Amino acid sequence: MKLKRTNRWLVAGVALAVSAAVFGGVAYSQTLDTTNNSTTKGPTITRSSLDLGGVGLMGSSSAMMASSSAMMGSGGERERTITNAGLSTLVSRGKQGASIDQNTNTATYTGRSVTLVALASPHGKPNMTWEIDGLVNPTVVMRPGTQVDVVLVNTDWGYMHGFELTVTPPPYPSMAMAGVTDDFFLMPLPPRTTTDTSSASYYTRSANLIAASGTYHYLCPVPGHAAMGMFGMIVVS
Ligand SMILES: [Cu+2]
Repeated sequence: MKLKRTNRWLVAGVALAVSAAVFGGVAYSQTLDTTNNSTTKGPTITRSSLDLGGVGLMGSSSAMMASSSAMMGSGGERERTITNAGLSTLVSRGKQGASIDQNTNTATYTGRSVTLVALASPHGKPNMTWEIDGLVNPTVVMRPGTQVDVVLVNTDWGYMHGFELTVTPPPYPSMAMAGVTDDFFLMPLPPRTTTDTSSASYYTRSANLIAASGTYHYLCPVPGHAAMGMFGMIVVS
């Protein structure tokens, strides 16, 4: 059963409101990390001939439900808060088994089990981008049937960020979530707890999926973020 997008964003809206209340004293937009705010290096987008046409995984905040042939999820979401040291450990785990090509901006996994660590708007990288395995908005390649532990980490200081997988290619409108097929979804997380990166705690959210053949795009579903460059490609072949 599919959680309707509108319902999902109602939930997201409540989450944002709660977060705003909890973090009420913090002026996010005033302290936005604009480190090296240069041109976003996006992936070269090619549409897979295998169009999955909206068949996919419907996630909710508590469970993943698989349907037919696209990304199949298993297990519920997990939430954690990690220290800066924990962040380094997590990034290292993400790089395990990855063949990283800086020239093509591609991370290729050949193993059966992958931890995909997606850092949202990380310090030292262009604003409003993803960092995966040290690359900015890389193309991630993996084999069909790979068990993927997708870990979203909000490394930003300033904005909430979520993670969505879709077969819908860019460009994305400001309200990206209204125009894309939703194949996998991790609800937005608050920014790190303090501006200082070394003493901050970072919010993480993760869930498992099994990669099915196809071309997917990861993006941040928070309004405006995908349009500003928070997207990249995942090729399962
Ligand atoms: Cu975002």
